Amino acid sequence: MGLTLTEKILNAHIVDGEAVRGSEIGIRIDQTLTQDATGTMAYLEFEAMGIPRVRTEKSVAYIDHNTLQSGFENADDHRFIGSIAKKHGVYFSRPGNGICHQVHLERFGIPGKTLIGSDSHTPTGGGLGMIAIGAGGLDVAVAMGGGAYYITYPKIVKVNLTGALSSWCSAKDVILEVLKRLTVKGGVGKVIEYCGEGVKTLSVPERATITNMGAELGATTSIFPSDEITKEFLKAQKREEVWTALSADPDAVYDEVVEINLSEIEPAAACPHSPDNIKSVSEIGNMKIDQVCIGSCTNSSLLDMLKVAHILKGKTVHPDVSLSIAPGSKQVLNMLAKCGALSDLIDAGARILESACGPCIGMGQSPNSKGISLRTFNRNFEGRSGTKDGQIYLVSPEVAAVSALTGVLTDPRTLGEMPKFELPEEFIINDNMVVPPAPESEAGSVEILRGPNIKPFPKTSPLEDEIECKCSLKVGDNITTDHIMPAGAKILPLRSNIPAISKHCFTVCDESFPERAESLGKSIIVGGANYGQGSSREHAALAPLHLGVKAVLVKSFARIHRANLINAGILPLTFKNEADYEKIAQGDDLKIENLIASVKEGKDIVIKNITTGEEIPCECDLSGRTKAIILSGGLLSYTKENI
Ligand code: MIC
Ligand code: SF4
Repeated sequence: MGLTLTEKILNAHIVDGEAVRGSEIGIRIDQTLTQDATGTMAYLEFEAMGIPRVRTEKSVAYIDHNTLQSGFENADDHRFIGSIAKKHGVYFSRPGNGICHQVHLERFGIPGKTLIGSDSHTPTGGGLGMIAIGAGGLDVAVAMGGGAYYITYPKIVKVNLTGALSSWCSAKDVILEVLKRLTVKGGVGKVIEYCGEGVKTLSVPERATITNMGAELGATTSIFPSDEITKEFLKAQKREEVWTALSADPDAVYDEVVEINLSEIEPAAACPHSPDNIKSVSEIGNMKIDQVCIGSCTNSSLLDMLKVAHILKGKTVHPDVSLSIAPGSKQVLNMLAKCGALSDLIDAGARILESACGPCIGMGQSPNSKGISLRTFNRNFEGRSGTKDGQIYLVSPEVAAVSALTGVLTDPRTLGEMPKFELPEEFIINDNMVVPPAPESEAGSVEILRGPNIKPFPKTSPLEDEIECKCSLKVGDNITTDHIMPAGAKILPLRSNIPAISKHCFTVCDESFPERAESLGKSIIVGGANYGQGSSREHAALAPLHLGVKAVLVKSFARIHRANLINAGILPLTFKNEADYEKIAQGDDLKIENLIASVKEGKDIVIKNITTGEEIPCECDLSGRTKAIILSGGLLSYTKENI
């Protein structure tokens, strides 16, 4: 029986467990990436493990998220990460060099390799034929130390692409179509593998747009084959030597098949406030807009920018619209400058931002109140833009650019036939903003630069046999990590300071939660389905840990967040019967007994609701390794014990 591409790469990297769907496997990690908003914690954790030098083939630390520097905190984090990278063997991509996923695709990704990153959009690397997975910072720290990365052996979904995109229809519209069909929960436990004749019609940056937003499906990752188009891209990046041809066997067996005819794809938008709330642009109609933001790791490649520049050339941004553009990397920005396209953007009235995440993570450019903002980004969760009642629509760069001119949501096909946009045969290569690590012999003399905002990793303690506490918060379905641990310009500077950032935990849902949880000392959170979807930020587990949360009981979890809870030593519980969700109210007194034996033996855990007298059976579903992690109080203590 033939193998899928996912199986070929995963199986070649398994170091623990067996290639059986649904069972836990440990894989060897070839490359890691971190970004600064999760990186400080990841490197503090790496430091705490006491391993002097990273043991991966390549590890890169990027500075791209917190670049606003409205106080000393961000700049201190940058210096800390730069110094620790130098000491421990990590390449350091300086602020200004670009968004981690875009730069990694350009300069470091290698077909067939495994990559984990402390950012949920790490699957961007799947556009090059990598198995690239988003993970919590602690998992990345362990992988840097040479430890395996553990996942559930995924189901594999084939997306069979046929036909070719019509004029002005875009890779973004393809992934929006996949999101429409599969929803934000549809990818959980799965890898999405793109195959079929249509693959040949898509360039590497277009493939990367699609794999990037696979994160919004909840998928473990997404992947494209590595073919002649991949080779051309790597050749243009002067990295042809890392190319290998990779694809699924013709008789590979998939768990599910989704058919997509690219010729039928139409310009679409994800409407507020979820990436799977998809409508076609024509269905929404000519809605008046206030703002357009172009950029983010989803749509900031040279190809995207050249299309935007072509649309804007010689025109002026509509008087009622603010247009900002953040090219994804120094390479993209430099190439736009050299070919003159940057001048077309500036001339049209675009506000050019630095190559960083910027507005995507609420670092500036928040829309006006109730403002309608079209963004080429990947997430439109409520409040993420920094404006609570902002209405964010996720669209392609083509839709964004043409709408910025007309002032209303506009179908780019009104522009007529699209000229052919080609990638250059050679990109401008200059890695002068990537600082290599100090040679091992000199590492001892590298001083780590620690600012006053950088506080140590919170204390964890081994699992207690009995928990008696209140339900401190009850929330509904599809709670995102942006609800649990909001980002944005005010809160992001606190990423290295868990006690301080914890004061903002869940405030989007309930202003009084942090104070209540802290004064209770111990508590349990209750939630609905797909709890913790979205980002990889382990702060969404570390802040509840700091506030005394002992267990989270929900209908179902998103993958990375569940792993982060386990890593923090917080018990992830699911209702055995979803209807029991109704049997607990916020403020109820709860009790769990015989916890240690139940976890060890994998038995159901019974929560007694002392307030109502009801008993609620719950599942914990831990593997041998995750049981041990929970028992010892989290991955850091487990790793220290087992090193
Ligand atoms: C995001 O897009 O939500 C982020 C900010 O990149 C996060 C990481 C973080 O919270 O630092 C992610 O996607 O993992
Ligand atoms: Fe940065 Fe936005 Fe991409 Fe997250 S989704 S890595 S914030 S650009």
